[in-house]
Amino acid sequence: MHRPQDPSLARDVTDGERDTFERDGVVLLRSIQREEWVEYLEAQLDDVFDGNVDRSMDQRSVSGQSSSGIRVDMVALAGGLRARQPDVVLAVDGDPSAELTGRSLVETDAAVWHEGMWHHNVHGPLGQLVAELTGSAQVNFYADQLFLKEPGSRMRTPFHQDKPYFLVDGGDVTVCWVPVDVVTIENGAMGYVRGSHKWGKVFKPSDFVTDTGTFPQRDGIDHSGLELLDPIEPNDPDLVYFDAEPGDVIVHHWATVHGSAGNVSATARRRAASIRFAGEGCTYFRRKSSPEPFRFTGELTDGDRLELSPRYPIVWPRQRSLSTGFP
Ligand SMILES: O=C(O)CCC(=O)C(=O)O
Repeated sequence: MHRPQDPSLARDVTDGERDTFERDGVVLLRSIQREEWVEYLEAQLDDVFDGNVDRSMDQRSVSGQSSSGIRVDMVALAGGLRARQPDVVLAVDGDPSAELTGRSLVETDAAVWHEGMWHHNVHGPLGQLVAELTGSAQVNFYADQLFLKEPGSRMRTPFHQDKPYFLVDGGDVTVCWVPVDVVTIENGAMGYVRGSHKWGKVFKPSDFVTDTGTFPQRDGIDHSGLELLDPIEPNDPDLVYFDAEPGDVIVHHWATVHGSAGNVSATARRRAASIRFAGEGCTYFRRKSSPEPFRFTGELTDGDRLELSPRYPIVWPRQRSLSTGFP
């Protein structure tokens, strides 16, 4: 497929959108992406999701740099958990005891092996978008995570905060959630707790299959000292779900509590990419609570500037020479 070369946005970010992001920790930017980038992303997502690839949990690399990324089917994970613990309460919408159908894929770090995703994340318009929205003088690409919720898969994304997962400190990370399908509450709308980025808290990482379960502490993962996130009530006045369309981007701060509905539609897929960018002052930090040791890189030690590793390039201001694929 033709690779778009013009990284400009469809329009400017407005002052009102900057104010909303600062106040709420989340903002929906309507029709901000040009069509060629949305179509390009859609093709890359399909390539990643439908490719006959095998990247499962046990391929994680706890030392050195992984070049495989990682894929988890939340439906399969939930099914396994239910087989071992029949009374477990899974994070599903609809009848909790009924079978789940289809896949609910979470693909982490696709850009490390998929050149099309690297091109989208590093050479596309999102770095500029983050700079315009946050006012950050420098923006580094940090990582991506791709989501596919097939019809009937019904797994919610439990409420969580991104901060305890990310190997970054010293500044803020901004997350761009980019849908390539029309998204409503029926097929998996994103929900955010407005203002939660100002709570000054870091919560234990979610297990992503139950509403309140946390990621197991093992293999050096330690989240003692972090708080347990209280359940988010559906009628919480600060909870907002966004319908979104291709061309829109929802941007949240890494401390904003968020999650998403399960796909209860019989027909509509829900595909989206979550692309993360580190702002001014961010340095590398092997966060003990991060359940993502496959993302450790032997090249960096705590406190290093991110761009010392080729996997975290500066994308704003635009650099004249940026690699065309994951180095
Ligand atoms: O797409 C989803 O369901 C979850 C996305 C998410 O948690 C994120 O973008 O950080």
